[in-house]
Amino acid sequence: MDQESAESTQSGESVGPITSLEASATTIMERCDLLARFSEEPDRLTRRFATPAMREVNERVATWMRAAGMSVRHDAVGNLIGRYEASASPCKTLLLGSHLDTVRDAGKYDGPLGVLVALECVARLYRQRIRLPFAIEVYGFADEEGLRYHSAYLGSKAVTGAFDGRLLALTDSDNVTLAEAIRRFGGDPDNLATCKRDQDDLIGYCEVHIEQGPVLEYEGLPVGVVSAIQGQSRIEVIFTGVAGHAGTVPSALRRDALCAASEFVLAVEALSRQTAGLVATVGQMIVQPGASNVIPGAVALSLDVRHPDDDIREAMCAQLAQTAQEIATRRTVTAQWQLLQATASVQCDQQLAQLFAQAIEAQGISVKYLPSGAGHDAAVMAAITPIAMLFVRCAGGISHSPAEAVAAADVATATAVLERFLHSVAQLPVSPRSKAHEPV
Ligand code: HGY
Ligand code: MN
Ligand code: MN
Repeated sequence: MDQESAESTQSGESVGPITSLEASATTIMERCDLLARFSEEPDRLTRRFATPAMREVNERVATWMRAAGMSVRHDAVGNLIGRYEASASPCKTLLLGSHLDTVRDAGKYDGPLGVLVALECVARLYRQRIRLPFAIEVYGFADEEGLRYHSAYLGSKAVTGAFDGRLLALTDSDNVTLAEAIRRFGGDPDNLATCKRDQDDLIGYCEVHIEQGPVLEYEGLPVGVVSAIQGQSRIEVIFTGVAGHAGTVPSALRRDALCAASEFVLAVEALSRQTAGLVATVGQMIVQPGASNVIPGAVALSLDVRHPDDDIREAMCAQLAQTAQEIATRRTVTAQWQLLQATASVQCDQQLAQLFAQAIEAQGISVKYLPSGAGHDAAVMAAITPIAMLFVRCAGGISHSPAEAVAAADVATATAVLERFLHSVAQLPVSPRSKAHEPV
């Protein structure tokens, strides 16, 4: 690493003595609070891809990135990217970050915490006038949750070149196509290929994220190292029956789509309970026409299926598809099954994970490796570069809920660990990419 001379340092308000980790954690917590105010809904946090709320968040984060000595840009899909230059060029680039979109009625930390811890680590380097031998880019991914178009990872998929152009025709609940949403946001749906990163330029992608589960809390640990991210399938199932008058059609003569859907939901639960490691969730149902005195004519439901073993996940999806057909046949309705998205499970990179482990040990904390049940942009990024993730303990293991909470002291620890990790990457004799990409 280089200590920059005063002359070569861009002057700016942020340059100055190092701040304490506690002060950094306070900044991160305050920023998480502030970003949570940018919502599409007045009384709860909902921030979908390419919405005005997303734009406000990106503008705010961009301001903080510039103050941390970074140059800022948006790519064609709408990802926000801050770049902190290396001590010399040419150089490789280490990617950090997480997502800035949310689920509906979200907590404050799922996504933004990872962006803000990374940003604060860069700010701490900048304040100390330190440049590393590699550039750092912090991504605020535009869509990880898939709330608006029911297809997740739109941001990171564009970065890896895995974005399927057919998705551009998807429509949201207001009938706005994905292509149009990108355009309105200032992006360029016709040039998403420009988002793709050259994998030879990259050292890796490292993401800090709340655990979203109870393991670290149970173990009494503030942070942990992710070993692998399990795969997931997202499916839409539409049961179509016949709508009718709630007062005149006898029960035996009905073709009620909601009754079929309800039976299916319970079958999903039963299969999850009897299959080790399987979690399957129906999280949304849209009932048509949706009136108290009308027999439901159609129900569209979302199905999320996850398992650490991809073969088992796929077999369970096939079994559920058959169950949906059987229920439909017996109830003389129809069932349409559409796979919206499937993400394979991925292993984290052994070398980068070890650097996180060493950084945790250096803080005097025991190292816990744990798999991620939740999906992350890192799972997508693994297609082009080694990945590593650091989990931060969250209260009660609760996430995807406004009750999501992290402790400032744990955020300080995560910041210290990521900072040490960055310095360790700078000491690597060869970049991880040039070694065998060994999973943890
Ligand atoms: O759904 C997930 O696993 C992630 O939180 N997007
Ligand atoms: Mn999430
Ligand atoms: Mn997340």
